[in-house]
Amino acid sequence: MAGQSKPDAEGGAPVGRRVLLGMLGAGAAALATAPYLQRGWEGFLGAASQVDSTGLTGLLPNPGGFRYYSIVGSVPHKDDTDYALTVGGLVAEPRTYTLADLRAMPQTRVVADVVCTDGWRVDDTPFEGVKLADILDASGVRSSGAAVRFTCFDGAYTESLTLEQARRSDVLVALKMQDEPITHEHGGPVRLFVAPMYFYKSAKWLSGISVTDKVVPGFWEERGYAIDGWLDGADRHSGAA
Ligand SMILES: Nc1nc2c(c(=O)[nH]1)N[C@H]1C(S)=C(S)[C@@H](COP(=O)(O)O)O[C@H]1N2
Ligand SMILES: [Mo]
Repeated sequence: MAGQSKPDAEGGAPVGRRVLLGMLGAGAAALATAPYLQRGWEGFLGAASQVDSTGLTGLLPNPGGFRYYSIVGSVPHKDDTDYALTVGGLVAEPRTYTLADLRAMPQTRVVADVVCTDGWRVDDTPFEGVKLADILDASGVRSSGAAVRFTCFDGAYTESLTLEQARRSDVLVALKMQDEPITHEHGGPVRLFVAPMYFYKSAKWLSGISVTDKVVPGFWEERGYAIDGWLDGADRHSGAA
């Protein structure tokens, strides 16, 4: 949004993923003896994030360009057997979706730049899944509904969108990233992808969608990040016309 300051770590966000760097050092040292190399760099980063509950694992570089964030130390793995997405709040028909239910709905592929406020980005990343708008429509949003609150099966992260933002066709309940099922480390089996906003809006390990009468600020938003996380002009894909 014009005039709105970029919610970056230097400026707006008071909670330092960087402040506690020393703790990451300790966590990484503890991991050095563990056999994570077998699982590759991604596995290592995922494992490191289990130790590093501060989210500082995000500061570790990765050849694919992504960094890995979790605000909690341990996140249960979910798959076809136990994944569930509940839709409730100010809707006519609360529903629960299994992975099979979500796969059976029309799928949309969005290719967009992933931009974290910490200064890394991965351009032209494909995500695929169900439009959030379709899921909202399937439950019938009540006239008192104005916003959407997202919860996660990590038990801690939350996010929000206004209903207008949530109904955009480039906002997905994503099942695939880079044309593969979303890995656990990236928030699989289901994460949100909010293409026009900074990546903190894209909640990983999505488990709940609740329609509310006003925006309830999410985890980082309670800690200084902008509630409207629109990508700044400078961070929009420079190659795009
Ligand atoms: N559940 C959950 N979702 C989350 C986060 C998190 O810590 N927990 N971090 C956010 C931030 S700040 C970013 S940049 C992206 C990182 O996604 P990635 O780990 O797949 O790179 O997830 C976002 N969604
Ligand atoms: Mo981020």
